[in-house]
Amino acid sequence: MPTQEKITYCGICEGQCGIVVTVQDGKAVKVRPDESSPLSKGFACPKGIAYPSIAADPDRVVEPLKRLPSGSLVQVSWDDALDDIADRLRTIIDRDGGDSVGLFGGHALLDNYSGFFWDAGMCAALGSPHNYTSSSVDINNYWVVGSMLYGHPLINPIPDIDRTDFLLVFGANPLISHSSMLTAPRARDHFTGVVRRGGRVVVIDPRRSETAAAFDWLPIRADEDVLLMASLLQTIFADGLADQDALERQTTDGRRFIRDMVGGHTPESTEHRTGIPAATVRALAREFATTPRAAAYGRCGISLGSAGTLAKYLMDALNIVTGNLDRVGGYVFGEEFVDLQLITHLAGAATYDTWRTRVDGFPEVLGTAPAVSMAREITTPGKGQLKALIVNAGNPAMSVPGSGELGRALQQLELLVVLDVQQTETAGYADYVLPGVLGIERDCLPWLNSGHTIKPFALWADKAVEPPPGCREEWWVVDQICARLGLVPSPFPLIRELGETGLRLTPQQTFDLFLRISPRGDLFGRRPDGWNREKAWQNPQGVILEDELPTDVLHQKLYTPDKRVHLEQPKMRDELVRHTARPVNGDLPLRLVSVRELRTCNTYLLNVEKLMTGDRRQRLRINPVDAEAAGISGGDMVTIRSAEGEIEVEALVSEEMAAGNIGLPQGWGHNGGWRLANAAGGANYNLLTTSAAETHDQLSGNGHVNGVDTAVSVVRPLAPLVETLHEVGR
Ligand SMILES: Nc1nc2c(c(=O)[nH]1)N[C@H]1C(S)=C(S)[C@@H](COP(=O)(O)OP(=O)(O)OC[C@H]3O[C@@H](n4cnc5c(=O)[nH]c(N)nc54)[C@H](O)[C@@H]3O)O[C@H]1N2
Ligand SMILES: Nc1nc2c(c(=O)[nH]1)N[C@H]1C(S)=C(S)[C@@H](COP(=O)(O)OP(=O)(O)OC[C@H]3O[C@@H](n4cnc5c(=O)[nH]c(N)nc54)[C@H](O)[C@@H]3O)O[C@H]1N2
Ligand code: SF4
Ligand SMILES: [Mo]
Repeated sequence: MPTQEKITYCGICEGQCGIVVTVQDGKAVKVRPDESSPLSKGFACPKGIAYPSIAADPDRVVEPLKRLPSGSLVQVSWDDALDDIADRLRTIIDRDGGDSVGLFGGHALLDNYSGFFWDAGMCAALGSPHNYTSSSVDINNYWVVGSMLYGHPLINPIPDIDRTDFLLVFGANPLISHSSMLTAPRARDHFTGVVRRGGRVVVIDPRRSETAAAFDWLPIRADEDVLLMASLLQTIFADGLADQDALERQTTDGRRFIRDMVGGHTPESTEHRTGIPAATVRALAREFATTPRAAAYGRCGISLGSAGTLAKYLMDALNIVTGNLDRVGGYVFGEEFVDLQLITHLAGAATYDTWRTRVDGFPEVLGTAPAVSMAREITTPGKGQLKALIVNAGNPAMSVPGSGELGRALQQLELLVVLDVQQTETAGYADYVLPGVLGIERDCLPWLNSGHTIKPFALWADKAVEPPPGCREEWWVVDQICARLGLVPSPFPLIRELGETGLRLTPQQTFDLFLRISPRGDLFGRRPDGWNREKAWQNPQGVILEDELPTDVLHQKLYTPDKRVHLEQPKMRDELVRHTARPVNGDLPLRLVSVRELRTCNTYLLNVEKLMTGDRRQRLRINPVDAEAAGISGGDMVTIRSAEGEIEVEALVSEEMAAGNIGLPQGWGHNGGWRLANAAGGANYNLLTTSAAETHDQLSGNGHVNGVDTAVSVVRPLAPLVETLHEVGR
């Protein structure tokens, strides 16, 4: 067969880098960055380039596998697997109801619109509240703030990065993560662009991350950002620097509310918690408020903290109070290519807190429940107890706080089906492991992130290569199970009703329809220069629709009935009171934060030989002052202890951590069916985190993994061991 080159994009992270896949004999043999991609312009990171190795991984699951009573997995046919799964689900549903079956959708559904919506659709068709996603250990608090402030969960303004002069970054590391909730392939160029134009980027982080090192680092004690933000706002109001005109124009009665809420939080009152001197806070507040074009941006450093909703709220308040919302170089509204804001709004799916979870009483977010509750939903008897779970493109047994408890709970399920490309730790508990397909093997649409792209951007690309013959697209698997149960999997009632009349739309048909009725759509020919799926697939590198994001569009963008930002949120005031009263844990004095690495994605990619070259080990970063206090030297094996458990890892003594904080890469310590990942060693970070409901972000149920109270002690000092070896050597 001749060699072919296919253009698509990489959906491993939110970078959306354009890639060219060389296909030979039906297999991807090479990937290179696509020079013609208008946003990534010839950039891709090592993960995207490694796609052929990911696809050809010797441990890849390529046929359906069924667990035998002996515990081993055997290959079965798709029909046998699907029939048996549907039969077992039918028994459970008949006995306990549709609300005893659930799904968990993982991070690898990021570019997989079909998989994500078929998951949500199956839950909706079952009438089940057990719709869990990795977003609830990531970003659900952002949706909550969208709902409260802007009237729609999916509204998340982004910094106008190419025109701003001052960017305040709270807990994000875009130089490694390639930016999240701000789609900017070539993130480094856009962030450094601020400085090149004479502006400033200040990075607030307990770790001198790669991004902090490249700009101005302001160290903070982990999980105390809300107090810093409150003090920044307090200073801005006290110094008369709030933009009263913008507050009057853009918000509903928020001015007095927010001023009163932060009133007591002077920089002097918070410095002992944040570790940031009052004078530094005042100077920062003044600089932020007086720079004409400024924006605050933040990610996992705040959203994975214990009060992520409040942090996101206060960060948005900083942008709003300084008049930067909806202004050039400030904090601006993106544009979705497929207008899911409109579609979910019309379908009544843009919800928050319309119901509460059974055991923990967390509010639903966009119809989903928090993953931290999953273990208790499985183990707590009663109507609605979770009995069967389908895990799609996620590895919750490692990624969810309190993985130890969740692992035990997963074993109690009557049925666990895992749809993955690897035998993960979660798959280790599964009755069936079904082989999904990779991003280059399906058509991809950045359904979640197109609204956060730095420019309005059209992107939907066809698959580059056929999947291995035994693998199936995730939506198809869910669809087949549903068909056997007589269900039409769609979160949209109208589409379910259509399906029940016999007209079952495929994901491509559904999203073609959504695109065509979106503002950029072709309205079925009525707008001849508009977009549909076919036109998008003819432009797989993507097309920039406008050179800049619009400003002064608040009234068009908001979904609040009065078209104003609803800053007045009494729940936020209560959260600030709660957080301010948080006791300091003297027994566990060090705050643990997660470290993301360039060549892994969350809990996977440690099985890819190409990405494991060099000296790759999991090491705990600890400041020399804390190391000395605990008698730790570099290379020692140390125990990290939290209220939940303990793990052993190797120490790396480094000034990259601000004293009082320690940093550990997550996603290590494997024991699944991926041999290289297992051999990489390390320990699972989430054995230290807890699923206990009260420790997580109360307003969203989002998991708390950053800023966990810990203590560290030496298990096995390296130095005597080295001396002994030297002795033996002599
Ligand atoms: N301690 C700690 N915990 C964290 C975080 C942290 O920073 N620290 N981060 C949190 C965040 S931000 C997130 S998003 C979550 C992620 O949580 P998860 O989504 O549960 O974890 P991932 O490792 O991303 O799991 C993705 C899985 O999908 C599989 N996969 C990859 N591509 C495909 C595909 O195309 N199809 C299918 N079917 N499977 C595929 C991979 O093999 C992997 O098993 O973890 C959260 N947990
Ligand atoms: N290479 C790579 N890229 C990825 C991923 C990956 O695993 N590897 N995962 C993808 C996913 S799922 C996501 S969600 C994004 C995440 O994208 P980012 O959020 O940009 O990435 P993180 O590395 O989680 O960055 C969080 C930063 O916050 C800091 N931090 C931790 N605790 C605190 C705190 O309490 N306060 C403050 N101010 N800072 C804190 C950490 O030290 C870290 O530097 O990355 C995506 N891209
Ligand atoms: S930066 Fe993200 S999107 Fe780009 S190639 Fe790497 S993993 Fe893929
Ligand atoms: Mo994430």
